Amino acid sequence: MKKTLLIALCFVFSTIWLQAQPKGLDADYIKANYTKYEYNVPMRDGKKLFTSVYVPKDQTKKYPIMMDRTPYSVAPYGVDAYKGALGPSSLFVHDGYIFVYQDARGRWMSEGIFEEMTPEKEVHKTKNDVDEGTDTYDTIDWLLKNIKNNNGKVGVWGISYPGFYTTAALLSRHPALVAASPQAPMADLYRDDAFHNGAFMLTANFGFYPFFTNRQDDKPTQRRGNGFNAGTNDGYAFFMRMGSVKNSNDKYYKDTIRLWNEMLDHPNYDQHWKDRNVLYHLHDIKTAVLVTGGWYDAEDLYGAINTYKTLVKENPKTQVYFTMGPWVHGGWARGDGDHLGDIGFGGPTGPFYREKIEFAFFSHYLKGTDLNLEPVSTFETGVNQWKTYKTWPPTEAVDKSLYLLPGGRLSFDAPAAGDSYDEFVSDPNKPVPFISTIENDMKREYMTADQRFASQRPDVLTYETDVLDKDVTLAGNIWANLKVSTTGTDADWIVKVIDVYPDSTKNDKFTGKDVYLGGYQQMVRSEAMRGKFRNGFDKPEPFVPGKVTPVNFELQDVLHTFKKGHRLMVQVQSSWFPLIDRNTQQFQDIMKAKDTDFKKATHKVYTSKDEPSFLKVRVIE
Ligand code: PG9
Repeated sequence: MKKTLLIALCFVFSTIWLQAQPKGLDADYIKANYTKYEYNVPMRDGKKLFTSVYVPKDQTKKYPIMMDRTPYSVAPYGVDAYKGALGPSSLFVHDGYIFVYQDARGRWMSEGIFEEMTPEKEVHKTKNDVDEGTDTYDTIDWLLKNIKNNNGKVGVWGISYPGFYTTAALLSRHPALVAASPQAPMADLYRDDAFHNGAFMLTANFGFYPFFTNRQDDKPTQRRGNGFNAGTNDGYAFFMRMGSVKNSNDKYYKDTIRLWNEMLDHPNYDQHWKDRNVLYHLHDIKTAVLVTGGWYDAEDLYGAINTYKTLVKENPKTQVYFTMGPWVHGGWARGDGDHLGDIGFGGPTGPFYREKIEFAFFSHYLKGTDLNLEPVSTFETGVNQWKTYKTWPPTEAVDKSLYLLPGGRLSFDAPAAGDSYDEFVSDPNKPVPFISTIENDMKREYMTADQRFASQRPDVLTYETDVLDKDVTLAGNIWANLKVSTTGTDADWIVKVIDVYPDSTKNDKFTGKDVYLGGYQQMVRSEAMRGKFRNGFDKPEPFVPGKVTPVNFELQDVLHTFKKGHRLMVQVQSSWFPLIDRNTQQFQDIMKAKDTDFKKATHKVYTSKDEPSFLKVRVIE
């Protein structure tokens, strides 16, 4: 008995010890070649930010600093507990850098109060006028003075929320900050993770914000937040049973999650969101920047594209690079990046980016190595090839209109005559699913998934071209210009741009079980618009029942070639559940709606000469 117990205890303790050791590509190398330190770095207002520093053991050289500021913890804590990976990729670990990880103000072990996407102050009159720019400035100053063997140059990088902190780091305008790479950065939550043109991103946010409850005060903690367990994998059924978004507190959160309530309390683009839009502040930037994003990023596609566009527009003399690959949110940071769901990309895309673009960029600005990089490196989906340009969108792209025509046709030719329209009954109590499989989260593969499940529904309008007799390449953003009417006083409009494969297309190694690439309707780009915001996200207006009304909105940029033999397809629908919340289809604050407020309505999309609906696209001939 004793022997058995001893063996059992050894097993338990060895398991605990092993679990405490870092897992990751370079765990052993890091432990052998880096020394970890932990500091509470003082900010100008006296608050201290918890900062982990990993320094190369070889102190015969000087090293640049690579810093990542995050709300998601710099764990593991303790100078004997090492991360299993450091820096944007393994290339940095083996090349030798000083790596700095910092808990953002108000998160985990740092002091202060956390603010969602900390509003930038622009003017800093007193030491208490702090924001992410000043926190970054104070941190860089402290590091340069206190970390031995630094070469006086600092790089910052981060993905998603850390991507926002990287963009905000630019606002420090610290002279030592010579290179930054905001990757899938949140820029404007009203267009990134929280809302899409006023439609609330329900499933993604509902499960996310409970993780922030580990800390809702100014007391540093290592306690982890708990996610929400819906008790089912069927998100569609769960959120239908939940009913109105208001019920999320009545039934589950009981007003305990501040950041969740900030979403519900601000459904319009009001000062709350304007204060948090970092794009308004991207001026007088001297740091070289590499903005990275994924064409299939379901979270911060807007942020990547518009951080790049704003930086270039506001800082014409600054070196700004832009990379967009066929990736999901953060998909470039690890793995091959050779497919997404059923869709292959012709080979690995991640390793090329990590070595020839990301590592080359930072090594040049931080260590003075050569850099042979065009300003824009983009992966052209559809034909699966990298393309470089001087600017984005490419100047060779020309505007063309793609018209929705009677009989479900789609054409670059305008409607000839007539008073045609298509109509459908939109029932918020039977919304169109955003994906055909049973999911309890925002399954990221929705961004390229087969849309035949939707086009078979009577409440989804489908328009498609004839079989293409030549390749058609779209490069840049897409504007939906719809003419619509509804019997209600509000309505959501979802537009999807789809690549329809020839029926003869053969499956390949990425094709999922019971999936057929023949006739596949691959989503290329999609977006929602809550119709009451058609004249401004800060000024919702009702529809007049039955009145033909223009609804125009932007779909984010693409670089996609619809190959000869394929068809272009556009789908239009008025629900996308539970990706976005349901519209009651009555002019009201939907966040406060009762379950009985959700009403059917009949919607029309006009396809006539006088009331044309079309997509403005940018085509490279
Ligand atoms: N961009 C992601 C997110 C931020 C805030 C709310 C919801 C999602 C992320 O940082 O993972």
